[in-house]
Amino acid sequence: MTIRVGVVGTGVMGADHARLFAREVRGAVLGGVADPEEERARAVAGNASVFTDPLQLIRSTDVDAVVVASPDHTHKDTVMACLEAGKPVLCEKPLAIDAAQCLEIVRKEQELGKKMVQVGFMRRFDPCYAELKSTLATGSIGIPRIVHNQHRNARAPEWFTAHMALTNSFVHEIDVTRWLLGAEFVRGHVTEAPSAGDIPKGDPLMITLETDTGAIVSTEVFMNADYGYHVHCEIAGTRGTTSMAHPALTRTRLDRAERGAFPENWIPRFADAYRIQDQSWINSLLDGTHKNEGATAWDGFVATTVAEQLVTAIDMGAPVDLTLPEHP
Ligand code: ISE
Repeated sequence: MTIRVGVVGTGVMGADHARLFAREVRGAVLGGVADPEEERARAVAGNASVFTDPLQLIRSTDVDAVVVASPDHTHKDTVMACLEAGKPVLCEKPLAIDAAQCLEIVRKEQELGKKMVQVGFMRRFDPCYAELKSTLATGSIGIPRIVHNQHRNARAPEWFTAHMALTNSFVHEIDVTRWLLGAEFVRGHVTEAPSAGDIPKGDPLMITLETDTGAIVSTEVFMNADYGYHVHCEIAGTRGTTSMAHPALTRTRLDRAERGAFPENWIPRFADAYRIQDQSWINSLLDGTHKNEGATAWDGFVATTVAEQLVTAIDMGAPVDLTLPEHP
């Protein structure tokens, strides 16, 4: 059996998913692509059908399952339409633009009585994060007491708002750290870098969280770090530490210096993670379980509600207790 995947949105992420399903993922083909900009859709479609209306793609008989990679504010309606049509959906993060919308998706999926939604928190499939998790699972470094994350982008896009550093970028650390530690966050504090000369305040942010397992999680989110894209994680336990190596696979020694390159953005850094995630999603549809390491709709909700509560922490300038409703 082959799963015919439809991709909604053919910007940078959608084009990458379309390429993966057309060429790299076993057991899948690209069934169709949808984008209001038809030319952009045609450029990635190959032989697949092209739609300008995502609803037509979702209802098309050429499409068995859907990837949502359109702008964040469209996610909720598009995911809901997939659920109405009974089609499994892999939605790019965030699941929706606010926690209330995420919860609507969680409830709708529950009404259907089957796991249909996976959220594209691809770091769970990154070989580097996977190795950190398996090291923790051996117990060799003892009980994790502190996690240090660095999340640096070379440059924030023009349309990036201050709060998006939490709701669009930091959601990755919220998800991957919950997954690594098997913990929930109970308290959080955000410090904004003050302004300096022409540089406005708020970039970088330093976020400190406490978990219900008694660990501290510190994260620097720096959206305009200039030198390149760089994600790093170190976990210190009661007996030892484990951390990511330099992201470059090679080093060049030249002119009495050693260099290891940083990519421009997250796509090269997480290329393996996206491929493994998309393959794993297809495998879970082919074996009928719909289950894998990927984030569920509930995980998508948790990431967004924690980010939202931290936005409040910025506005209040004080630490906040982080709460979750009962898992429906
Ligand atoms: C972007 O949407 C991503 O998902 C990247 O992984 C993240 O590093 C970046 O900050 C986000 O804007």
